[in-house]
Formats: sequence, structure tokens, C-alpha cells
Amino acid sequence: MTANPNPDPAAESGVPGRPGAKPSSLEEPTQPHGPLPPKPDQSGPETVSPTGQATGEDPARSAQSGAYLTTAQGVRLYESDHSLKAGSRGPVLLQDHHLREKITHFDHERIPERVVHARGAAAHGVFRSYGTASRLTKAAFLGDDVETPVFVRFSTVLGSRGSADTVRDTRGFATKFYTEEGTFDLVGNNIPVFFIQDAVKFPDVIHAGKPHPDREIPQAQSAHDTFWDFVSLHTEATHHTLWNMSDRGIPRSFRMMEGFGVHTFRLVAQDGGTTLVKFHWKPRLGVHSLVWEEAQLVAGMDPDFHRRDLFDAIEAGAYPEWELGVQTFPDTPEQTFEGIDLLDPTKIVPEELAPVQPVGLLTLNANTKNFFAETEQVAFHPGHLVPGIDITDDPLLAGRLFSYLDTQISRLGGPNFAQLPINRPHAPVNDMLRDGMHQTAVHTGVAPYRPNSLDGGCPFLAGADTGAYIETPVQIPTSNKVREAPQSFGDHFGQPRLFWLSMTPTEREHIIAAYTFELSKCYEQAVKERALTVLANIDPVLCEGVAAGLGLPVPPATVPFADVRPSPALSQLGATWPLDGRVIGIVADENDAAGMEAVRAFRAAALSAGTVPLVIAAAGGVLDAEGDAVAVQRTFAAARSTEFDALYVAACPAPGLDAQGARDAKAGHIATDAASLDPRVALLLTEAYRHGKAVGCTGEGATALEAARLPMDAPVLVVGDDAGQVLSELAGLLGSHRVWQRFPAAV
Ligand code: HDE
Repeated sequence: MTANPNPDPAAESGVPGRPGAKPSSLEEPTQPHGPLPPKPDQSGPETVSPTGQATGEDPARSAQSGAYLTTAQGVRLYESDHSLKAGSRGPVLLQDHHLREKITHFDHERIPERVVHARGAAAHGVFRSYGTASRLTKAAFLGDDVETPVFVRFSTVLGSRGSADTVRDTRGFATKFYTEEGTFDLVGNNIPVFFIQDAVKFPDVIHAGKPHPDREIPQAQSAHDTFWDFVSLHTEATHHTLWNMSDRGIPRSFRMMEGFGVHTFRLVAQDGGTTLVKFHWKPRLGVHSLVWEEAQLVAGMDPDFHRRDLFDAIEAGAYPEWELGVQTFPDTPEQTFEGIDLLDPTKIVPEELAPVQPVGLLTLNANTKNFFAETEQVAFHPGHLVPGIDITDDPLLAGRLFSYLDTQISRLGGPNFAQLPINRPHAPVNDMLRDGMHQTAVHTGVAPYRPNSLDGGCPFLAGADTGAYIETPVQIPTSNKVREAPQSFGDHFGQPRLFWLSMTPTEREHIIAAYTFELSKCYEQAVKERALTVLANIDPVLCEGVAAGLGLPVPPATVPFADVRPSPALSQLGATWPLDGRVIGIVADENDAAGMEAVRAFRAAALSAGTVPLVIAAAGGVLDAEGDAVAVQRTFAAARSTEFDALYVAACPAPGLDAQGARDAKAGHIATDAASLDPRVALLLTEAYRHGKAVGCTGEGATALEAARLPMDAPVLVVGDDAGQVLSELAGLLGSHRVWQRFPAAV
């Protein structure tokens, strides 16, 4: 036997697990333990195996166990930082199984991202039904006071997995209900209509919206020629596009978005009676948006803004809530309501005509433990239905019923992804699907077919009284085979006009600005001109506003304006909402003793109002350590107005007050000029003002506002002497999300 030419010093060390150590047996050196236990808010729902048994509890089967690093085969390793080489300077040996296993696994870590909705964030929660829908549907999870675990994934549509959260786009709002009768997925969006009326055009609209195929730009946005080319040529897209150009396209938070099932579904009652419905999610915090400049800034400052917001809120215990509601319509052969074709996914039914009736409450109360295993691998499908919920003949829905399973087979690498923990039903599964890539179940029995006489005839078939899913025996209209849409699908401008007329002047101004921005980014004059022709058919004010911005002539309308009644429910303005989790930035300067007193009083009052006060100062650390210390959460260098819903200014920090400057000023080594203001604080204030955010001040804070040249009589500003009073006035303004009077009512 040859001696080792390169003895490892550790070999002599006696360190357990290293060569040379003399373990008496294969005992673990410390008590084996798995990963740290999840935080309370991270406990996901119980999962069950494809055969209905609970999983995840057995340590021998958990993803990580034992204290030693091992190979995938469970063999302990003594080294993982160096490849096996012929001498320390010699070639790496092919026989190094650990190296090859580690690199090979890494090489295959990524799976294809979703072809649409690639960028997303998700959370676990519960859905508690009120029982109000039990008259209309036999679905058990909509019975009286039933609690069902859920998993919800929010997403943007166009961007890649790593794109920014705050782009102008539709948001996905997909909910998986793990019901005791099997899984129900409500795969919706935050916009109640869709671009197209027939699924056969879906590849076209997505190809047009995605980056150009030659240079692969622009990322995650519709502000480019191919998108506007498509939507101006396919005028059925007008309604959805108008929603995207409205503030709905740039939500403030996933927690502040509505959700819609879009298509009309059919509820089936115990006695077989049917009702057509549209599903709605109503957020408890109200529907709120960013302003466009803010959304653009955030895309750079914090591309994960929405993801972070959701995760932080849940971790802080501010659980987001939505009420599920339904609009109900009689299931008549025409499938229309007040003249609106319920099979046309480009149409809404205004809430004033059919009110949204609440049927249950969704609460998101647990963050994911592993993004890949849960958010990335979750597979939703509009065809995942439970008894009591059925589909209609919406041609867009028909295509979706095919597409989701199909895309998931390639995205998740085979047909067995229903066995992944996040996708496992909580109802017992006893199917006859067998084998295939990534099969993890060990199926028993010899007769995976029916009927059989060898496995005791099992499994048995259920009937209507034992929970079988039985399709509603809807009569199919007899007709010739055709490739055409019904005539009622031909009105493309009536509902866009209804939406436009339902907006407040401020919202209309935002829409004009959004169209102007997007079309200004197009190179092709013909595309811009055609887009203006579409707008001319919605409303002359809209068209004139955008044409003026583009410097183009106003084209005439080509269809008569529809006679529509506005739907006030479509506007986001005009109500007041809870303040839970709203972030208030506090500008502080420890050189200002009176200001520090006010900071303390304001912080305490803000906390008890349920808001999140964050102290912003020249340098990190603790302010006024001798007194009642105040921790600094943001520095002037890192704070940007976009993070805050409102600002309170208790000082007028002089320029250049970084860590040393602040100490020198306190020690009296440098003089601070009250009339001059740190430019970063000035930017904070002017941006907040520009975005209609409430700004309050006491004491020297008023000097800061003046130095930032804010008009002191503006409705955004609350100037006072008492911090508590300023907080209560700011809270009043925050309840309506922004100080809307700040925006000129141009239209
Ligand atoms: Fe989707 N859609 N979609 N979609 N969709 C997908 O499925 C599709 C549509 C929606 O968080 C894909 O697993 C077609 C409307 C959401 O995982 C894919 C058509 C609505 C999500 C697909 C539509 C949606 C998707 C891509 C036109 C609102 C994300 C990855 C007929 C009601 C789900 C995947 C998640 C995802 C197809 C139109 C919502 C390719 C063919 C309308 C929220 O199968």
C-alpha cells in the first residue's frame, strides 16, 4: 500500500467525520435535526400523498435529515470544496462521483418558466364560507361555515421570472382550494375581461405582447409596436387594453387588488337547478394603485416590491383578506343578462345591474417555505372543478381547459406533477393513472383497469349521492360546423365607453397619460394612427387628449357611440379604507431636541393606529441614545418616497449630514443652516407631494417643506404643532389612499 503523498492536516485532527477521526460507530455527532422549524406564519397546509396518506411528518422521508452532509444516496462526505485531483496541482479525476453528482444536479436546477404569468408570488391561507351560496351550489366547500385550506399565486403576465413587479400589466390571481371533494382552482385575473374572445388567438396576443423576437426587448411591458399593432387590429381587445391603461394596470399591492373569474361559470344545486355566475374577489383593504412615475421608479429601486409587500405583511401578522362574491344570472338558453352576452369574455355585467353577493372570506396567513417547491411548481387549471361548479361554452374557456395541463406536462417534466406536495389534493386519490416520468407513488394491486375481478373490483364508481362529479346535462345547440363568432360578440366599443365614463376626472387623466406614454414608445406611425382610431370610437375627449400628446391629428369615430350608463363601482376613488399596514416615513434629526420629542409622540400614535412608522435619518443606528432611544430604519441614502404611503417631517436636516456630519453637528463642530435642506430629503418630499401622498410636519419640519418649495397651502400638506393631531389628520387623508385633490382634474 502506497503512503498518501498529501496527508490532510485535518486527518490528524480527530474531527468527527474527517479521515483520521476514530468514530466508535456511525452515530451522529449531535442530535440529528432537520432544518430550523418554520416560523409560525410559515406553516403550510397539511399535504397528503396521491393515495391519501399524510406526508411530511416521517423524518426518514423528509427532504433533509441527519447532521452530516451526504451525497444524494445518503453517503456521508468529508469534503465538499475541492474536486478529487491527482495531486493538488494535478488534473481533476473523472471518477469524482461527488463532483459530477453536484454539478449535474446544478445543471438541471431550472425548469422552464411559465410561458405567461412567469413572475409570481404566493401564500397559503384559509377560505371560510358563509353558507350563502349553498342554495345555489352543492359544492361542499361553499356550505355553511366550512373552512378550506388554499394556496394563492399572484403574477404579472408578460414579464420573465426575474422581471420587475410594478410594470403596467394584468395581474394573475389564481386560487387553489384543497376541498374535501377534490381540488377546485379559480384561475382568475385582476381585470374582469380579456383581450380576445376565442382561445385560438391566444398565441397571437401573447406573441404580440412579449418582447420582439429579434432583440428580445422590451421586457415585461406592452409599450411597443407589436402589442399596439395587435390590439388596434383586433378591436375586441379594446376593453381589456383600456383597463390596463387605467390605474388597474399598476396595483399598489397584491393585497389591494380585486380578482375576477372572468368567464361565466355555472353553479349546480343539490336539486339539479343551475345558475350562471361570475366570481369576484373583493379586497378588505380596497382597490388601490401606484401612480405611473412611482411604478417606474419602484421597478428600479425595488423590483420585488409586490412580492416583498405580501411576504412582509403576512410575516407581520397583517393577513390580507378578500371576500369571494358572485354575481348571479338565470341560466336561460340565451345566456344573456340585460342584453349582455354572458359567454363573451370581453364584457362585464355592471355591479349596479347584478350586485356581488358575498359567499366567503379568504385570509392569507402563511408564507411559503420554499419558493421553488411551492410558488414555482404549483399547477393551476380552470378544469379543476368540484361537484356543484361547472363550465359554460365561453370559447375562451374551452381553449384554457386544454392549455393548462398541456403546458404543465412540459413545464413540470411529465404527467405526474399532481404528486408534488403543493399540487396534492387533500381528498383521497384513487386513480388508475400509472407510471410515467417522475412517478413517486408506489401503486399496489395488479389491475389498474375497470372493471376488474382481480383487485376485488376496486376502486368503485361513485354516484350523484356519493359525491361524483357529474357534468350538467346542458343541451347543445344544433348547428353547422363554422369558424365564426356570434353576432353579439361584435360590439367592441360599448363597454370601453361605459368604463371610460365611469372614471373620475383624475382617473381619466391617468388613462390619457398612460396611452400617450405607451404609444409614444411605438416607432410605427401607422400603428399610432390606428390606435387613435380605436380611441375615437370610445370617446372624443380620450382620443383628443392622447392625440395632443402624440402630436397627431384626431381621427373621426367610425361607429356611433353606444348609449351606456356609467357604473360608479368601477372607479377606485371616493371611499375610505382601513389603514392596516400603511407605511409612514418619519424624517428625524437628532440635533433637533424638540423634533425628537415629536418623533417619539408621532411614532407611538402611528403604531396604535395600525400603521407602520419607519424612522428616516442621516445615518443608521439609534437616535438620541441618552434619552428615550429611537431606532433608525432607513437612511437618507437608501430611503425613496416610493416606499412610504405618507411622510411626517419633524426636522429640517442640513445637507451633508451623513454619519460623521451628524455627530459633528451634534457636537457643535458644524453649523446647520435651517433654511437649507439635505437634497435627498428634498427629493423625498417633492416626490411624495407629486404622487399625491399626504405629508405632515411639526416644528422645523415646516422649514423643510418650505426649503423643498412645496406650496404650503396644498391639500396634501398637514402643518401643525402637535404630533398626535398631525397623525390623526394624516390618517384621515391616508384612508382615501391618496390626496386626490393634488392631481389636476383635467377632463
Ligand atoms: Fe391563462 N395560462 N390562458 N388566463 N393564466 C396560463 O398555464 C391560457 C387566461 C391565468 O399562477 C398558463 O400553468 C390560454 C384568462 C393565470 O400558475 C397557460 C388562455 C385568465 C395564470 C395559460 C388564457 C388567465 C395563467 C401558463 C386564452 C383569467 C397563472 C402557465 C384562452 C381568467 C397561473 C400555466 C399560475 C397561466 C393559457 C387566458 C389566468 C399557458 C390558452 C382569460 C392567473 O396554460
